Amino acid sequence: MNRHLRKPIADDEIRAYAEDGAVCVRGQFDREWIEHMLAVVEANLENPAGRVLESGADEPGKVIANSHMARSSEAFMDFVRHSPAREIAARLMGLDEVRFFYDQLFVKEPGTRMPTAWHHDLPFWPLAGNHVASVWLALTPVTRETSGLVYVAGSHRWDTMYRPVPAVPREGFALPEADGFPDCPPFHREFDNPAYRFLSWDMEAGDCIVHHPLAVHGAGGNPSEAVRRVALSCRFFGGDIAWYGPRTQFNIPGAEDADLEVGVLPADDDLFPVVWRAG
Ligand SMILES: O=C(O)CCC(=O)C(=O)O
Repeated sequence: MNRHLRKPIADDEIRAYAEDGAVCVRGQFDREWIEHMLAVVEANLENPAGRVLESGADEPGKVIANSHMARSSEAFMDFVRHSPAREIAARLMGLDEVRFFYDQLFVKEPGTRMPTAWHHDLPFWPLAGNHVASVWLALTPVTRETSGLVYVAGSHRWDTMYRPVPAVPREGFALPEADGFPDCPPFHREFDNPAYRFLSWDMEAGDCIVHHPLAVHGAGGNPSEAVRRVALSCRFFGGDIAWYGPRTQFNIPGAEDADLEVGVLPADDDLFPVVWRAG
């Protein structure tokens, strides 16, 4: 399994990340990583580690959005510490060092109608700043039609924070810190509107999308009859990121007992280990 990049991150990938807020990076994970992580995910679905989140039984198909697996599973932590994901994130953000934030699994079983609602990530998180990148690795092939992510290009520069709404609604999820955030518009109604540019990619297993914390994104259901859509999203930060404190019920296991100072980069090495440094 390759620990290092298979080829340097190209200047046009860095430019696309900066200008669009999302970029598809292809071919950086070897086959062994994909086969291995699919087996790890399979085992996680049988015997979940981390926090489990499943769509309701009354929905056709199923969405699984487990998170924080790496905090209790060596196999997921091995991916975080040794796969090329960390260097991809660092290079796109132009950082010499990145820390692990958290990992999340996104599975959509064949026949799932439930979309991924339009949102961006920062309003969910206890962070402020720009330098947190999510590396969403496709472990199965995916197209826009089978629940591939769609991004509104440039939305990371809108200087807006949309109301954080969890995939499975929970009473009191948004805290008063998120009061006043407007609802994220249903951007699929704007697909023909020339005022917006939408980005989506047909992806092979092993391609990844990297997105900025304010890049607005969403996805449809998975109408495929046979192909499960499996993605692993790992988030890395550094640079200008500062601890803000909770805006929602989202939390990092263990963060409540840590000494995290508002306005300062959360540099707790147990909670947020440095996983990549420029050599
Ligand atoms: O895979 C999905 O449907 C959602 C992914 C997502 O929102 C993320 O990784 O930030």
